Amino acid sequence: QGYHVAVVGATGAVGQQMLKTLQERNFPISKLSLLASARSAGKTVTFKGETYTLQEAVPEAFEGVDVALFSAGGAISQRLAPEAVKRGAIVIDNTSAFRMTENVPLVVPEVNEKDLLDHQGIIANPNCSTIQMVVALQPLHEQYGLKKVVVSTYQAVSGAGAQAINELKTQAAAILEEKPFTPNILPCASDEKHYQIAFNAVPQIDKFQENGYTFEEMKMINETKKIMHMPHLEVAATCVRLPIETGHSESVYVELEKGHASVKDVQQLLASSEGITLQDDPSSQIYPMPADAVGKNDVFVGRIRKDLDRENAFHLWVVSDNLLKGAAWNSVQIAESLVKLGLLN
Ligand code: A2P
Ligand code: 11C
Repeated sequence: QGYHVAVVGATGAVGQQMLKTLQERNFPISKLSLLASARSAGKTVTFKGETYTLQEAVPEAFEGVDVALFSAGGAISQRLAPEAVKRGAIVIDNTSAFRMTENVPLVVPEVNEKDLLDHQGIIANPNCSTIQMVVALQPLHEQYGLKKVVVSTYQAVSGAGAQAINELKTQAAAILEEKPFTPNILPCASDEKHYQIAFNAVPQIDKFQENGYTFEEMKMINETKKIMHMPHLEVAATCVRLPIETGHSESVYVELEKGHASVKDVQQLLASSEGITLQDDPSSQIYPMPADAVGKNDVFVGRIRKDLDRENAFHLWVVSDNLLKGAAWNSVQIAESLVKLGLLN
């Protein structure tokens, strides 16, 4: 009993976490198809003690698939997600290919699970830095209403894939050994220049857009409005890459519409909200950090402070494992929601 599940990009940084999460959650799987590029075809992967052979991701590989989790880059999703849907699969796409497309639900189950009811075959999984932020914002929005959000991120290299993790490690080793090195992946593999990431902070994630914001910053802005159904919410973002392997952190400033919330009110609200763990006790130096969040599904919130000048404004520190809640766990959670809502045959 179970579903025929396909994982596209099964060898990648996110794909590997998808397999781990499917296993940990004991998702009901009757058949598993592991797809990647032709380079990986024929290699084997172990899942629940069984050996699976990787196949090349081609349209025919989706015959009989019930649900396909895609994380092999936007171009692969553009090309193959419609092929999977044509063959009867529901696609949960972790790339930015369809996120802003009308009629494609962009879902974080804690926030807008019901949007799944309107799906037409493809469901988009939001950007990692957006997901962890909206999980923290939604309870505040429901209780007090949101007026304005200003976020600065401190993002890990695993967001840019397995090659970026490798670049951080080899570069750090080269610098410590005083050996020469040539950056060639970060900040953005497809952009012209590449910069040192080890022992550095790089204020560019993805490519610059005409308005001076990067694509990552615009994803945080546009996706937040779509997920929260708040087209007029004021959102600004600055996204920065740091030499951290996994775990994105965010400094979030929020202005609330109504109420006179105290720090304690906000702490209690967030502590009791689904998917959030509160870690907020300055007197004992308790606050979230990426090194503690790695391997966990929750979003961790701390450093909750009232703004010193503006009524109804707060500062929060939000941390999560970008490969899990930011990608693999949110995708598997969507698959679980599809089962729960009776949307998966
Ligand atoms: P492969 O390992 O065969 O190259 P990451 O985000 O960690 O860089 O991972 C990218 C994922 O996308 C990998 O699983 C990679 O597979 C997969 N991928 C890359 N190019 C293709 C392609 N042309 N067709 C299918 N999968 C691809
Ligand atoms: C990063 N947020 O940290 C990016 C990775 O749109 O799914 C996720 C890219 C995306 O580099």
